[in-house]
Parts: sequence; C-alpha cells; structure tokens
Amino acid sequence: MSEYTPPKVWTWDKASGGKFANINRPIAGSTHDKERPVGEHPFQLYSLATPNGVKVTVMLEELLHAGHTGAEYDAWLINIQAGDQFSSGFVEVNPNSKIPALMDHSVKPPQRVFESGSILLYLAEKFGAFLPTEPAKRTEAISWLMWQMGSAPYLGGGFGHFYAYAPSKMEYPIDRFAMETKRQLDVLNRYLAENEFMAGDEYSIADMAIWPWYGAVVKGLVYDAAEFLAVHEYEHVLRWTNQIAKRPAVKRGRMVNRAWGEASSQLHERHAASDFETKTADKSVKQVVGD
Ligand SMILES: N[C@@H](CCC(=O)N[C@@H](CS)C(=O)NCC(=O)O)C(=O)O
Repeated sequence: MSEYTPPKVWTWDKASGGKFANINRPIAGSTHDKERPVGEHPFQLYSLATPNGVKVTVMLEELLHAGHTGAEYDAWLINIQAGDQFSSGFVEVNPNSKIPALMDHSVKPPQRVFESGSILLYLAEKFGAFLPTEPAKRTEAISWLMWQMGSAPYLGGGFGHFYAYAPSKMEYPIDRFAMETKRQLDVLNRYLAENEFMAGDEYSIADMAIWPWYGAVVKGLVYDAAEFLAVHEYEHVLRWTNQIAKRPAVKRGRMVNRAWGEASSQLHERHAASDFETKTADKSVKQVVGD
C-alpha cells in the first residue's frame, strides 16, 4: 500500500474510486427536482432491498401477517446507483439521502420517518407489535436494536467496503474490520446459544434489524466472504438465521424492492398483497449493499 500524506485541507477534486464512487459526495441536499410518487395506502415506503431496506419490508409484512390491516403500504423503488436518493422528493423524507425512508399518511400532517431503526420503533409502537411490553424485555430488545445500528457500519462500511468494493485490497483495513466483524459475530453467537431470539424468547424488531445483515453474512450472501470469515464457527447465528428465513412474512419482505438476483426473488414495487403472485421483473439495478 503506498503511503498517503494528507494535505492541510481535504478537497473533493477526484472520485475516490471503488464501487460507490459515482454516488459519493461530501455535501448534503438534493441534486435534482423530482416529486415523490404517492400511492393509496397509509404507508409510503421509498427503499431498496439492501439489508437496511429489508428490515422495514419484513416489519410491514409481519404486521400485515399478524392482522394489522392499517400497515398496508406502497413500496417504491429507489435506485441508489442512479442517484434517486438525491431527488428533492426523497430528501424531504430523509435529509440524509439514504434508504429506507417512510411516510405515514394515516396521521395529519403526514409524518416522515427515516433511519431504519427509527422506522422499526415507530411501527412497533404504533401497532403495539414486535416489541415486548414488559420493561426488562423491551429494554433488551431496544439495546439490541441500537447495537445493530452502531455495529453494522463496521461490517458494511468497514469490512464489506474494503474486502469487496475498494479499488484494491489493502491489508490494514481488511485486517482491522475482519477482526471487528468476527468479534460481532461472536457476540451474537454467544447470546443466541442461550436465547432463541435477540430479545430472549420473543421475536421482535431486534431480530428484524440484525437478521438482514448478520444472517446474510453467515449464509455467504454478501461480500462473498463466508470462507474468509469462517462463518461455520457461528453455529447459533446460523440456527437463528435459518429459523427466521422460514417465516412467510420474511420471505415476502426480502423480495420487496429487490431488483437483482433470480427473477423469482424480485418484486420491484409493492402496492398490494397480490403483487407477490403477479410480479414481473422488468428492470434491473446492480446488487448493492449498504454503505
Ligand atoms: N443508518 C441508516 C443507513 C442507511 C443506508 O446506509 N442506506 C444505504 C443503502 S443500504 C443508502 O441508501 N446508500 C445510498 C448513499 O449512500 O447514497 C439506516 O439504517 O437507515
């Protein structure tokens, strides 16, 4: 690795290289005017089926499966490689320009919710579902939810970026973030050896937040790193991952806003439960996994 001497003041004079170079910018705000589409349901979701997006579509499908008809939603595809997250309509819902972003039109004025953890908590509280009510269990669920929000950037933006997406393989960052990723997997493995779910014996939003990231890693679905990370060592994470993958709502949720992979696994937009049967794969964006 060649040595780099940082200048006194960093300036944006060239693309950084790597897979996301075309969408990375050092300034916030919109790049173009475009209104958001709005469908007929109470919830309007603007997203993509990356791990962060899947958290929310799984929650919405779980709510519907549990009989909460008020959770009906339209899911619109945000192509982050094409810069849809920088449209004025999207930035109004999430000033941070990242999927997922949700509008709740069942309240007046409509409420925006951004950050996947905040969206999960908002929906859980609104419907009184998938968050234990007993204080100790509720606190445990929220602790794990926040653990995910703080930990996954080391997995995605750290390990995933330097192992799979950076323009060249560099030992120092790969070493550093492989160490941290394995430590996090061990944290989960030890807890799941003693507990069925992330908040003890109750399936909750903590599982919905953690599963799309760490479940994908141990199944070798992201970064092509299963062998490198020796994921077979995390047997309890694998047990939990497989158990959650069997849930009907999880199977549906992971398809929504997915525009890559097997055609049968994709549902680019979702506007009705029947869309899962009548879906067509008509567009395609390259596989992208969160920053
Ligand atoms: N902390 C955020 C992270 C969201 C995030 O990183 N989203 C990625 C896709 S997974 C994104 O929209 N990236 C687009 C960009 O960085 O421009 C959350 O959990 O909602």
